Amino acid sequence: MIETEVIWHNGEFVAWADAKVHVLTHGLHYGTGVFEGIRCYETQHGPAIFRHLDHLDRLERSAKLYYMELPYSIEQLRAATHELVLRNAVSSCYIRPIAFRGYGQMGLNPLDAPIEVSIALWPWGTYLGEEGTRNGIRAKVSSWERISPRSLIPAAKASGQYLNSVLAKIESVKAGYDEAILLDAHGHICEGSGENIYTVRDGVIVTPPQTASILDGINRRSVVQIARDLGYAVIERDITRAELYLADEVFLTGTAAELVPVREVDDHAIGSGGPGEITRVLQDAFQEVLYGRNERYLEWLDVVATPQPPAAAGEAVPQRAGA
Ligand code: PPE
Repeated sequence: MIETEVIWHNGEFVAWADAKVHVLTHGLHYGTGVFEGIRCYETQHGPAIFRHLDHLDRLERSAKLYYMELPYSIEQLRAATHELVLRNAVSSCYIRPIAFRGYGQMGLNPLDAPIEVSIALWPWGTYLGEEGTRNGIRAKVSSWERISPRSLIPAAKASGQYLNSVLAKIESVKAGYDEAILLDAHGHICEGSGENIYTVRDGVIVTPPQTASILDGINRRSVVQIARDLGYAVIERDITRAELYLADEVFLTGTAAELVPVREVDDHAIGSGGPGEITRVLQDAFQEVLYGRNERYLEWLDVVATPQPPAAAGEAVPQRAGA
């Protein structure tokens, strides 16, 4: 990975190499941590963190679900992240905040273990490869079932839960595919190992609902809104495996992946076997939004620095992430 200068750890900026934990850290043994994946983009308004407050809100909700009280407020975490972007002088990067049960208590009752929080960031290119982003990826339906709400909390972004995604990812890569698609206990489509999923059939976009065992992706919400604003019908409902194979188009969204076309699922070519038309339109539109080139969605950008001269009257300069 590409290292940067400093990492924010428990309220202090420490050198990258010094951001360490004890081997008896609770979260290391039991996965008792919650995290976020956020991206910052170089925009004409300065470095801008996409939907920053939405990500920090989700971090706080994930923590609450695991009975963790964050020792820092969302505003403190936001300010720390801004300073981190400036100190590391990287404006296009992936940001990884994590809150975890630290050192001091072993055993399954974590309530007395302290909560540590750190934020790191580094430049991270295309998650599923340049080629995949351009021409589409090959996915495999996993033999591993997505975690269910009867055993864990699909809506939480918690460290231990990712063992499920890791198994699915390893299986798909070893079998020669780019990504895994996980089903739930009923055989319905949930999502990729680290992305939400969508099908397009006869011009209608379909994606599993929030009540499916999915992570309620922030890019999912964004892309659904952008698609609707562009006039496409978006339906949230369960999707079967056959519908996936017979779709005209399939694509994925996530912070790391952004918007990636799927060109094959289980060796079935999707549509014409390349990125579909609507996928292309949404991919381009989404890029415009992420890079602050679409005025309509500027409220989604949390601009880090304001190195520009004062804006002319009437010019929109986003200051913080909106709803
Ligand atoms: N589902 C899962 C399971 C998931 O991990 C992600 C994000 C999403 C959906 C999309 O959510 P959002 O980023 O809010 O649109 N996956 C993160 C972790 C990737 C990793 O390898 O680590 C990410 O994209 O940051």
